[in-house]
Amino acid sequence: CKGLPSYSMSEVNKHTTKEDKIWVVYREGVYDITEFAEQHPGGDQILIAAGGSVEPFWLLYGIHKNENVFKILESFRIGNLKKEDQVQITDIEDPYAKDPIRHVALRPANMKPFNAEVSPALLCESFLTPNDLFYVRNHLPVPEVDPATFELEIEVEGTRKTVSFTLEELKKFPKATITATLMCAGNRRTEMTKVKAVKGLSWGPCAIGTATWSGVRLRDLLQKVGVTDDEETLKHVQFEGLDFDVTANQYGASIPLWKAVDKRGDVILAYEMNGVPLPPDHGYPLRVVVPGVAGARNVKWLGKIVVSQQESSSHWQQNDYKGFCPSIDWNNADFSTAPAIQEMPVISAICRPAEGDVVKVENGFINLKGYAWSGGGQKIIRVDVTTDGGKTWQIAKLDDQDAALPPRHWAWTLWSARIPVDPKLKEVEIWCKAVDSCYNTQPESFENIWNFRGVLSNAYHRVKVKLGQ
Ligand code: MTE
Ligand code: MO
Repeated sequence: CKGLPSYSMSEVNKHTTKEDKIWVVYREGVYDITEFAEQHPGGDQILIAAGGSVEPFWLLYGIHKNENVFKILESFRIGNLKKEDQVQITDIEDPYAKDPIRHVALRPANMKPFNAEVSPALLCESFLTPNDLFYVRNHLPVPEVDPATFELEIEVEGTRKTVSFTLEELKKFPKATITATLMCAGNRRTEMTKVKAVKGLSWGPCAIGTATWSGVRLRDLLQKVGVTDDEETLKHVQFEGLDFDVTANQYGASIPLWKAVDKRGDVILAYEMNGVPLPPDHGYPLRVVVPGVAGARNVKWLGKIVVSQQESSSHWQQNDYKGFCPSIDWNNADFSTAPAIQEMPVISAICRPAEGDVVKVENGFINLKGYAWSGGGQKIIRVDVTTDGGKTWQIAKLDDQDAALPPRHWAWTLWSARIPVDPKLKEVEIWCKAVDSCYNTQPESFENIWNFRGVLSNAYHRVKVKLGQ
């Protein structure tokens, strides 16, 4: 990089817009990323680093710490930062230093922010997923919230009044408990990647879990502040998390108001998960559980609710967690016209055996186990499995199901099957697909549902195993 011009930090500071060019600093390098900003996988988020150092942001979004990102950045190098303006990375505090300690069985897809899932074999062991083994999807550091001073704010647009509730006050409302499955919209993304690369964390099939959630019904709380089923003008309920990054950018999402006020919607502001206070990773002290709806809308560390005419303006509501046509990519995607993912389509997975396992054949049969779930409160009515590419199908046994009826069947179904295999074969590929109470079923392959963010990845699950005696 010798021979390149030197710039002072104050010069870099002037370049913060497309018109003035977008410059950033990394270590001793100065980069003009104006062109790259358009294709940045995180969208406009990149602009918060404009005119300054990207290091604090890369500490937050650990995904950048890889060879490829360094290479891309280096290709935009325009100069060196003057010696006197160079800051040591050690001067910047790690915002993740206070993150909780996690169970060793949670296998991280990313450390900072923390995202992890357990192995499929562990996942299908119990109908209720133990809190320690529940997948974690954080976009930011885990905030420390003091339950003694915590207050949930509720604002109803147009009333110019904000009401606050302490945790004690929230606990005075009737306590409701629901059993609901939570799933990331990116669950099983890794399989979609095999068709063509996507942008997103490489989730296996375990970014899903089931728990009992106890707390206040959002409907009760909204009624208390004067918002009921009769509301005509306000259409959305926005949730703001208490997790921030260095620029006070904060996690947020919204759901349609009808879901929040519907008697059958079962939206809970949960302070308990499986009978104990929410663990820090899952939103302590308060999170919203929106059953049947994509994980992303189930805002953790809930600090504020806004009843509004608009959806949440958060990055994760507007420019992420949306589905697109297979022929659309970053360059031609229009996030403003694509609806935000809310209720999830039907999905299933084989948890046992796992890909590559050697499976024991007993009297010509092998044993399978897995889960199936559908969004929108639909119940799983059937799971079909095949070992001959769909020439013949076997019906799995539905082992564990919640008693609730559709459209309030929020929990997954655990299933098992004992299926015949041709004893002459050394290897088989097992497929499964589920059918829900609307008779919706899964697409056969990923080719035609591929989308560049790798969400809604619900094609037949296929597992190739070796057969042993
Ligand atoms: N809420 C806040 N405040 N911050 C987040 O990063 N992640 C969302 C959602 N709520 C998130 C959040 C996403 S994308 C998912 S899939 C779920 O939380 C994951 O919940 P879990 O970590 O409890 O499994
Ligand atoms: Mo998610």
